Amino acid sequence: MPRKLAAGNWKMNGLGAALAEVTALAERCPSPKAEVLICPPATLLSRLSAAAEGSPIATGGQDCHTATSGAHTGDISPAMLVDAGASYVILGHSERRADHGESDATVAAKTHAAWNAGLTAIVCVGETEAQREAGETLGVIQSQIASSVPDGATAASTVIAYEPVWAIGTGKVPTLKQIAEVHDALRGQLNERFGSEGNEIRLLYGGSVKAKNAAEIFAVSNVDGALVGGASLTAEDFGPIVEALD
Ligand code: G2H
Repeated sequence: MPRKLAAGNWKMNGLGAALAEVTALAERCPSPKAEVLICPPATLLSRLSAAAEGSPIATGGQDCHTATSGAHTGDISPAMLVDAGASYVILGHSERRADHGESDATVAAKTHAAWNAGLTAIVCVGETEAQREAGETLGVIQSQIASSVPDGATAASTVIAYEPVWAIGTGKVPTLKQIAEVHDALRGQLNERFGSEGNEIRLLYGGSVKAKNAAEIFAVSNVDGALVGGASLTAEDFGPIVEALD
């Protein structure tokens, strides 16, 4: 497993025509040094997994339920994601925390369920602008990690994404120093809690990553890649970000 990870979060974007972007990305980056992942909307997951077969591109879901099956209208189980070709699932994204009231406990339960199905969970944490202005950033994030990431996390089962809520889709990006501060603190917390395994758990930065700022963000200490939204939707935009990890 390469240490670096370029993960695309398509959010609620993409109709069938978007599948061509995966083929184009695979052609543009035939042997990336980083692991490359695309998490499309659930409606595209099976087709995108099929389109990516034989390429270095892995696929993932954007959320999952805690149960394997049952009466949960509109939800998707971890087993269903696996059945559709996924190897990852994004959990606790701030948009789900805000839009669906997901708590740290919910995220932890979903993470357990994802692990049980063999998925790698990308657990998202991040502070709001008000929390940053109040000087609460590290406290908020470390508390989210403590409560959203269950005991037993390993590098194979878990990736952490630090996404400042105020940087998501806004074009605002923290300074490199601010990113380093958070990632160094998270690394310390993971080491303390998980021992040597904590050093191997990958830490992604997310929030307005673009081709033009990717290389400098990837050079920051304890940044192992990125969770990319808007700039992951096309091969033209995502390709240079993947290449910046080479
Ligand atoms: C943060 C990110 C992807 P964007 O949500 O998770 O989105 O790159 O559009 O800010």
